[in-house]
Amino acid sequence: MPNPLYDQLFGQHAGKATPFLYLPDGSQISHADFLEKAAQIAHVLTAAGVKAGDRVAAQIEKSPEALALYAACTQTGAVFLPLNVAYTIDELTYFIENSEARLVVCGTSQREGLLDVVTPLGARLETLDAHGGGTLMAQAARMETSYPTVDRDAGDLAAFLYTSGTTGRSKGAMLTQGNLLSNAKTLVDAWQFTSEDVLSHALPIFHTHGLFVATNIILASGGAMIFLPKFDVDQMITQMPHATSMMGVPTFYTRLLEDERFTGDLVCHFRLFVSGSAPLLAETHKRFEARTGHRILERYGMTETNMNTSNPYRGERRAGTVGFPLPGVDVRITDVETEKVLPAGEVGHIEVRGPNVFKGYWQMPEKTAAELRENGFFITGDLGRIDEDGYLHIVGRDKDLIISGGYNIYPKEIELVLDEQPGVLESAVIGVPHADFGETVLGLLVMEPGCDIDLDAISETVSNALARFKHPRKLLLVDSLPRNTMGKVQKNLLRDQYKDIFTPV
Ligand code: MCA
Ligand code: AMP
Repeated sequence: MPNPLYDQLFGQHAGKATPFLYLPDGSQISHADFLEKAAQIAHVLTAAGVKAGDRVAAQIEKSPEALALYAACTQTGAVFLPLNVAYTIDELTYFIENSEARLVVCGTSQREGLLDVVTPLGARLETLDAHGGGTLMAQAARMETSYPTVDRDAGDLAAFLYTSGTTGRSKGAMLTQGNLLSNAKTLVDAWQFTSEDVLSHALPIFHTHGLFVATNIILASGGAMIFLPKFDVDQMITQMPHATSMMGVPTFYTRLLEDERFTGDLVCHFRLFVSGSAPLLAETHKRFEARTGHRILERYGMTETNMNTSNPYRGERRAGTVGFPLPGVDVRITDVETEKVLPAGEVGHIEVRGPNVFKGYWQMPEKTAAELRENGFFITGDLGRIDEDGYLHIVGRDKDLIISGGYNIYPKEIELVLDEQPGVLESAVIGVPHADFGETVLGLLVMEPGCDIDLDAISETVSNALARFKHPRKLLLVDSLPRNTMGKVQKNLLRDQYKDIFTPV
């Protein structure tokens, strides 16, 4: 019986002793062993009452078992909801409540804090640690190593990924089996992945890039991954002789270039380097080519759409562009005011349509209707133009968003916390250039007249409420915020004023 995502990513490898994961301790996990582990976890899910369509939320460290939980969700038809390990309890509470998760899997140290959240919802809580410890695998060890795959079809939900919004409230993007599978197959073809590939995998697996791009491509093609817990330059350099390809955010590339052990000789056998999630500076592209002889292949995607465009595998990889629409994906540029389709060369909204585009936001029909047109085009919130040769250039954003080291940060979410602090009249949070993270967060505060303000206390409150990567790297007191005639804060003026604050000229 069919379950397209499970069958074509996982099931096709059943019983094969071929390598799937190479781990930093020198051990490896074959496809067959991995699938047996996944089947055992699938039995645990079923025993916990998880049924097809139920959400399984996971805030767990990257590990082979964490990946096997994704496979188990696919096999049981559950909807996998991976969460950034940096999220605080406050942030997690919203995701768990909003998604109505049936099962939550967290690290052992988070268990106590989450019990109070999960218990009133009638959900189950299991634990999984970085090295496979915890209650999930303890139960799995007692289970059968095969599981009868649950029927699903391409339109059924496979995953929820939360993406923040300009209002500060996160939205659950609903991704179907068909969204994930079509994109994985398209990318295998576009980037010519085969079972000979060994991907250096240092991305987190709670986002599209590390899970649905990197991992799904390797599963679909039958290749293997050097599965690293996180990005660490030393570990990357040690493992590179064994890899054929790598995917990363721009920070990976700038950090590698800063290390003199990263040479052309080290990667002369490489087939492909891919960058995405944030703009790759043309300068980084050029430095990388000068150092290694490889031209990084830059592509463009979103949580809601998976991958939309890519520079060509064969042909000119043009620095500062994100290439051409992938096969089956339509890209158009529309006027921000009139919404009319614009001719090549003009700047407007980037809209995309295709089998990769999500089904909508969970329980948010108005937001879905505002961003996903009836004709199937999704309004990305990115601004761009298509040049005379058909390459897409992203020139800015029509959404108030900061991308720091590949993580999206919505200023509104931070401003809502800052505005509540004693003595704060109002705040503005902006992204400013940062050599390592590309952009970083700056908080500007206006004091209530006659009040004192305790910046340390405010920083501490922010730390408890929001994940570390969202914390302003600096809080500054200012007299007032510049506003336009409509009363809207002119963040472009602030970004310009503070552009050198972390990268002095
Ligand atoms: C960690 N920190 C960060 C970030 N990451 N702060 C701001 N921005 C970040 N991205 C915090 C740490 O908690 C730490 O805080 C301090 O910054 C420095 O830590 P560091 O050792 O540098 O952290 P790291 O572990 O090296 O992390 C940097 C990183 C990581 C390797 C760039 O953030 C990363 O793997 N980013 C990839 C994100 C990603 O996968 N994005 C894809 C989203 P303290 O100093 O207090 O200790 S999917 C997507 O965007 C779409 C679909 C697409 O197109 O792909
Ligand atoms: P997310 O919502 O985390 O999936 O992030 C998607 C956003 O990341 C897009 O809307 C873009 O603003 C940005 N993005 C992804 N890839 C690129 C890229 N290659 N260049 C510039 N921005 C990118």
